[in-house]
Amino acid sequence: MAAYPEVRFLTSANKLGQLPPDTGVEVAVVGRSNAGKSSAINAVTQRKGLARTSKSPGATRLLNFFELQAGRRLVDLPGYGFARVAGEMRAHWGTLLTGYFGKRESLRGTIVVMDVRHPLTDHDQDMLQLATSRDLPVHILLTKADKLGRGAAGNALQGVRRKLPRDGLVTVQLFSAHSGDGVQEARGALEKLLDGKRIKETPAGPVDPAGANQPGIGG
Ligand SMILES: Nc1nc2c(ncn2[C@@H]2O[C@H](COP(=O)(O)OP(=O)(O)OP(=O)(O)O)[C@@H](O)[C@H]2O)c(=O)[nH]1
Ligand SMILES: [Mg+2]
Repeated sequence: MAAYPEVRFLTSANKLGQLPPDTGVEVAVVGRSNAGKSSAINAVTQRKGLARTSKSPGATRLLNFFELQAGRRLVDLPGYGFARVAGEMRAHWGTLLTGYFGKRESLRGTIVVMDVRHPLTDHDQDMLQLATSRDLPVHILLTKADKLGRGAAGNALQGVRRKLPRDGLVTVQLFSAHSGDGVQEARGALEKLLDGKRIKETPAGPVDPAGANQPGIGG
């Protein structure tokens, strides 16, 4: 059975005044332009065309609200770090994001989407800071994992994990909207965030005592 049989697009907002009523619970999805946010939303909700995906960065320009079930929402936020967008437009996004993260009562946590091949950019760090500013949990999806071999993806995961704060507020996993790897784990994380729970760290891919996850093997 579908995970979210009633999922639907709710509304878009280009200003704080246009946000839907601040009741119930919601989880925000953020990440650099083209990182794969919309694809991740579609994979997790099992609805191909729900969030619009695009080969050209900056496709998502509004805050797009999706209702998973009554009172439970997912928000696709505009990509950040999109160099080709004029300064004024970028300032507008900055104000929108700061206002959203600062004041949204129903916000329970954030999913930060990063391309596994170049995670934790300066922009990503800014976003992590913004998303954790009210001590709300963050779950990172290292997406497009299908672009790397298993060994390299595992190394990327460990590399990111080592750089995260040790308090457990920020967790991380590998993900691929294309292969489906990590989709179920991501859905579990989303549910925990919506329920106001922290996400317990799950082991990095195949942690195999026989050493199957050693660099150069299985990659
Ligand atoms: N190989 C691979 N490509 C992916 C994956 N996820 C997304 N892509 C591709 O990456 C591009 C951008 O994906 P989107 O989901 O539109 O990215 P976005 O973060 O929503 O982009 P903006 O809305 O522009 O900020 C598209 O061409 C996708 O097909 C993945 O898991 N693997
Ligand atoms: Mg998008």
